[in-house]
Amino acid sequence: MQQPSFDPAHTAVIVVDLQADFTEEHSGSLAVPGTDGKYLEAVTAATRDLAARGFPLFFTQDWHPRDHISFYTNHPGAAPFQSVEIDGRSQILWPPHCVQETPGAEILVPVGSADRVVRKGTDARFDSYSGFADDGGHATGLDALLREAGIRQVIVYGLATDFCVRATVADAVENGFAAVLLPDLCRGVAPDSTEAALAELRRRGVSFGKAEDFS
Ligand code: VGL
Ligand code: ZN
Repeated sequence: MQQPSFDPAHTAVIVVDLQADFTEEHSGSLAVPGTDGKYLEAVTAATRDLAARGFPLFFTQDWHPRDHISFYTNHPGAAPFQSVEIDGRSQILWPPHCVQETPGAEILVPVGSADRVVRKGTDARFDSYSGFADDGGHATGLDALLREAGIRQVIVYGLATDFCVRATVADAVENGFAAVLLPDLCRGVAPDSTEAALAELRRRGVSFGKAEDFS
C-alpha cells in the first residue's frame, strides 16, 4: 500500500551500519545472526527501490579507531560481551569491529554519489550506537544534514536491531522526526533484546512497515 504521507521531498532513508564486520556473509568479527547473502540481497534491493522512488539515502557507518573503548582487547583481562562500568556509563565490551580503513568497516550496500555517509564511534573515548550522537553527547552531524535537506520523516533499517538501529530510531524520534522502522530488513544480536527494542520503539511512537509500502 502506498503511504501518501511519505513524500520523498521530506522523507529520508537511513541505512544503519550495513557493514562487513556485522555480517555472517562476510565472516564478520561481530556477525549478527541472520545476516546471510539473502538478507544482503533483500536490503540491497529495497535500498535501490527506495532510491528509485526518490527518497534520499543516508548511511551510518561504525568507524572506530584501533584503541576504541568498546573493544574488549583494549581492557586487560576483559572478555568479549562483558558489560563494564566506565565513568558511570555501562559499556558492553565487543570484539574489535569496524576499524577505520579496514575491509570489515566497508558498507555492503552500494553507496551512490548523492548519498550521505555519517560516521560514528570515531572518538576512542566514547561508543556511539546512535547515528545522531555518541555517549559523550557529541553530534555526528546527521541531524544537521537531515534538517538541511528538509527531512521530517525517516525510514530506518539495518544492523543491529537491539543496538544501533534501536538507538538511532529512538534519537530520530527524540529529535522530532517521524520514524518508520522496517523490521524485515533488520537483524538483532539476541532475540530477547531485539524483542525489547521493538517494543520500546513502538511505545515511543515509531511505526513499523515494509519496503513495499513505499513503492
Ligand atoms: C553495533 C555493537 C557495537 C551496531 C555497533 O551497529 O548495532 N553494535 N557497535
Ligand atoms: Zn561499534
